[in-house]
Amino acid sequence: MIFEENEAAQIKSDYDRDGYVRLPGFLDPASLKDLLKNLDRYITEIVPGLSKIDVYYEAKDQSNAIRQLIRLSQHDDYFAGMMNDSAFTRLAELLIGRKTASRNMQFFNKPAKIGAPTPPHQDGHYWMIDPCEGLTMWLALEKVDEENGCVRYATGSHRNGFRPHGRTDTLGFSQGLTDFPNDDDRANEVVMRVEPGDLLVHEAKTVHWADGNTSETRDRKAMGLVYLSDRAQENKAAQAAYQKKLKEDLEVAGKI
Ligand SMILES: O=C(O)CCC(=O)C(=O)O
Repeated sequence: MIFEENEAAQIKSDYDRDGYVRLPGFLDPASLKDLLKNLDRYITEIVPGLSKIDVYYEAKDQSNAIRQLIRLSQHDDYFAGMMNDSAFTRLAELLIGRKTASRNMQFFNKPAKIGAPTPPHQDGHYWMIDPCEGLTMWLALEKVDEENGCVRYATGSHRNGFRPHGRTDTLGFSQGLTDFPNDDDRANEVVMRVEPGDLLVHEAKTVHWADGNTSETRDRKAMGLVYLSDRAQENKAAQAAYQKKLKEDLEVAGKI
């Protein structure tokens, strides 16, 4: 176990109460350096061979401004190890309370000046799973604050079930809440300022969003790790149909 027993119990109870937890310095500086080195390698060596559904650019013609990388752990051994057998895996088991079936690792960037906002949403709505048992980890790779688009949560929103979502124009976040913000969202908003190596974890139904990046110089880079409980059944047919339609729509819109 990565935490002492008492500490682990506190983390789990905070997470269950709030729908998220913040773990400062979860990744130590040496491991963070190693991760950044592997990310550079991935971008140089793997990204050129990826299909366009696994790499999104902020603007289609700006090949230097990567917005999102998808399924890293399926394309590379370093990221597979990080996803499948690591302190992140153990933490997911602690918070979900069961073994996990890993699902997806992503890289999220909001490039300086042009990084678009993240629409308010609940991750479980995208996943199409039953029972809805899963979480997302969000690992800061650099300092993130209001200026470069930090994550915001509505505390306790995971306890109120799913809210209505509709299509958005945001590449990589195609679904957003249609009833946002409600009074609870406004009253319970928390702003997650983070330092490199800090980890945020949110539950499948926790409402979250982020502003765009208004900084002239600072990107906003993070990793996202999604873990599902081992008994969560994915509706593969519905997922495939949605992904097919989404890809067609993005191609028609000239976004990929
Ligand atoms: O990086 C962001 O702005 C949001 C990421 C997100 O929505 C998620 O990890 O579920």
